[in-house]
Amino acid sequence: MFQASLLDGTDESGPRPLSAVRRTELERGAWVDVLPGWIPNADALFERLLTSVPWRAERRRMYDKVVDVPRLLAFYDEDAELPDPVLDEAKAALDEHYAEELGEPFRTAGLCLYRDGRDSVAWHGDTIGRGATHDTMVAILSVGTPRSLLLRPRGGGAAIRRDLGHGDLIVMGGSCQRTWEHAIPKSARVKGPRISVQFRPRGVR
Ligand SMILES: O=C(O)CCC(=O)C(=O)O
Repeated sequence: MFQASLLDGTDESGPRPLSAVRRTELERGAWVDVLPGWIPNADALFERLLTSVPWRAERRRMYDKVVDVPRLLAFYDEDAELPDPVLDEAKAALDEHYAEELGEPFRTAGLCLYRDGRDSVAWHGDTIGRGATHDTMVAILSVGTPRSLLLRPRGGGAAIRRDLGHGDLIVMGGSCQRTWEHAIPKSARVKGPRISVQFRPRGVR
C-alpha cells in the first residue's frame, strides 16, 4: 500500500493558489493545466479517502464478455456531500479560479481507487454528455502513488505524458474530451495505490 511520508504528518493545509498553474496548449483547441503539489500534506487526505469512501467494484460488458473494471469507483452527484472537507475546499478553489473561463461551477466528483499498477483506465474521452459536443473542463486531483496520465489526439498522433504525483492537479480543458483521449496505463513498476478525484461540470461524464 501507499506509505504516507513521515515528514508529512497529519497537518492539513488547503490548496495552494491556482494562480501557479501552468497551461500547455495542445492541438485542436485542447489544453491542460498542471499544478504539482496543489494540495500540500495530502497524506492525511489520502488515508481518509481510502477508509471513508464507499468504494465499489464494477463490472462492464466488453464485446461478448462481462469483465471487472480494473479500479474501484465512487461517484458524488451534485447534491451529494463530498466525502472530505478538503475536497470542498478544492472544489471552491477551482470554481473561483475557472469561473470566468468555464462559465459554470464544477458540480460532480468521480473518485477512482487504483489499488496498484494492475489497475488502469483505457483510452477514452469523457464524452457521455456535453463533453462530446462542447468545450468543457475536467479537473483531476491525484493523491497517493504517482501514476502517468497519457493523452493522445483522437484518431492518431503521438501521445504525451503527464506524471501525476501526490497532491497534484491536472485540468483538461477546451476541446480535450472530444478531440483527445486520455488513459492511465497499467504499470508493473507501480506497487502502491492512487486515488483520483475528478471534478466535472453538470452534464459531463
Ligand atoms: O485516474 C485519473 O486521473 C483519470 C480517470 C479518468 O479518466 C476517468 O475516470 O474517466
